[in-house]
Amino acid sequence: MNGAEYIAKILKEEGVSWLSCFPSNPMIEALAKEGIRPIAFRHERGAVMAADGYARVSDRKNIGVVGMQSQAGAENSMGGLAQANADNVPILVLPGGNPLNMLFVRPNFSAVNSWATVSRSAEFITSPDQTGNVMRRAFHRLKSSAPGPVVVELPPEVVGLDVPDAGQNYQSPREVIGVPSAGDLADAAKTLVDAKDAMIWAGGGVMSADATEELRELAELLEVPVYTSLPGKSAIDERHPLAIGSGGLTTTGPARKWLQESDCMLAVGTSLTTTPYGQRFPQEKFLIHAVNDVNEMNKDTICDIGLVGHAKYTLQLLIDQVKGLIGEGGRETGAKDRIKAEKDAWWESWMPYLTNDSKPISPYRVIWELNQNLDKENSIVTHDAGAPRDQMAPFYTATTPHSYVGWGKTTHLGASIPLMIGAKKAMPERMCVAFMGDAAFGMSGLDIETSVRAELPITVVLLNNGIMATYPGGTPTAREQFGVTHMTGDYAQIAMGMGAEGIRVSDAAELPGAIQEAAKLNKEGKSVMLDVKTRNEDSRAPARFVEENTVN
Ligand SMILES: Cc1ncc(C[n+]2csc(CCOP(=O)(O)OP(=O)(O)O)c2C)c(N)n1
Ligand SMILES: [Mg+2]
Repeated sequence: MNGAEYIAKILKEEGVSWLSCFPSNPMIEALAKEGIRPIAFRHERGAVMAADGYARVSDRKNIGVVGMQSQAGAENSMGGLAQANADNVPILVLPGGNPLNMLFVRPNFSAVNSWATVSRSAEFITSPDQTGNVMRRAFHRLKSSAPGPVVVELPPEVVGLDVPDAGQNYQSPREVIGVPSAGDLADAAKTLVDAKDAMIWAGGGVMSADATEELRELAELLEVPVYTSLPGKSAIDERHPLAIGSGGLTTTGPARKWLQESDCMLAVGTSLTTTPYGQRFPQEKFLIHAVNDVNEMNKDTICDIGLVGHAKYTLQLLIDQVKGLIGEGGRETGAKDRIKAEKDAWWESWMPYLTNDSKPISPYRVIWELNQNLDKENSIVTHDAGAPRDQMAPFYTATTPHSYVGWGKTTHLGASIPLMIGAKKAMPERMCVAFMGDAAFGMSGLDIETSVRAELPITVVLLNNGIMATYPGGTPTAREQFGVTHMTGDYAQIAMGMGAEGIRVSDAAELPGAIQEAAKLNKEGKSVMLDVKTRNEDSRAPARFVEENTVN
């Protein structure tokens, strides 16, 4: 058995059921022989992002695996790795390697070297007898350590050689679970109970630790509001009376109020990384930071009490401590009433934008209609970079865990399509919706064909405004004189040319029917492009509700 065949057996033992890829890579054939399906994307970055989408909604029960060739294939993959690394998504990345004698010779691309800043770990297999050891380290990291891309580069002459019997020593590593100390938990519980106006910030780690029930229980016990980061969106049902919404660059009015004013915050399952696509809060707030990696603490935010450990078990222990202080039945703080008043006022101020019936259509109206017409518990929705992200984050109402996939630190334009193809692979019964702009389409639009070919039907809701809405600033001359942020396209037509159904929507009144038709077509196995003629509308505040820039 050669190295690639041995790795294929290991992946099978670990429950890997598909390989996201772009040829060539030694694992494609080796896995196919094991009955594991390779799905080729139209670009390596998309292949990585699909593995990411699959892993994100699989909560560390399954990991995404992706392979590409050395040099060009590896060079093309960087954006996908960067995104998964920034959002701490566990994927196994298996680039075909350079031959060992080329590894450190200029100008050959070394994935291990070049990906050091966009992965949790990166190594190449140095000799066949190390295959089992390398793979055990990789799966230990994927299961138990701080999540992120784990890279194993496959030099061709190493994985092409027979693995000696003594080297076939792979033993599936068991998940290791850590919890914070009893003293720190007691301090954290007392601080939360004694605070004047505490809140919880929940990140994506709450979902990947399967801790959404514990999050809700603790919030209800303490009666404190829950905010979610972009990756954490859908960790709590946003219709819950204690949910104050989610945010990246933009957020809800109630979220902003508590982020600004509350005196104490429990941040759980979140890196609290400073990013333009994450909200910030005053340094004076007392911060209890619960996360599974000590290195995420005290990065750019001062941590007052650190709780290192698995989010589910940390929250369970915290719940026990809080019950010890205030009793099994919890307490009343009046937070629910205050949240309701804030939420009602905020929604009311935005209703004119959300129900606007202008032509071209307002993107807020598209979100409103998605809110009304999707079967949310059976859907997964994601945004793309640009105005679509900033418009969706506050206004799309997420319900059950993973009914929304929030993502992004640098936010790679075009990630939404491959993310949803990967999510569909993990949850085939759900309707998977990518909400993107027309510039985003250029980065990954051809993967609509991948979704058709791989029988992973998705719906793309494309805001066709002919422009990059969030780029009026910085480039006024280039924009006005040379149209640098303008573009055109008949995206329904392009999608039809790739085997999907294309539906054009130019009137807001057509939206409900079009969304329902897309759901029906997805159920029948067809991918759908809703090409929605929208107006150029910036996302950041009603004051920037710019009709004069509309180019359609
Ligand atoms: C790979 C990559 N390059 C550049 C950007 C910067 N960027 C963010 S949004 C955006 C334009 C988005 O335009 P579009 O998709 O049409 O959406 P709109 O804002 O017009 O609704 C750009 C260039 C990015 N996020 N990712
Ligand atoms: Mg646009």
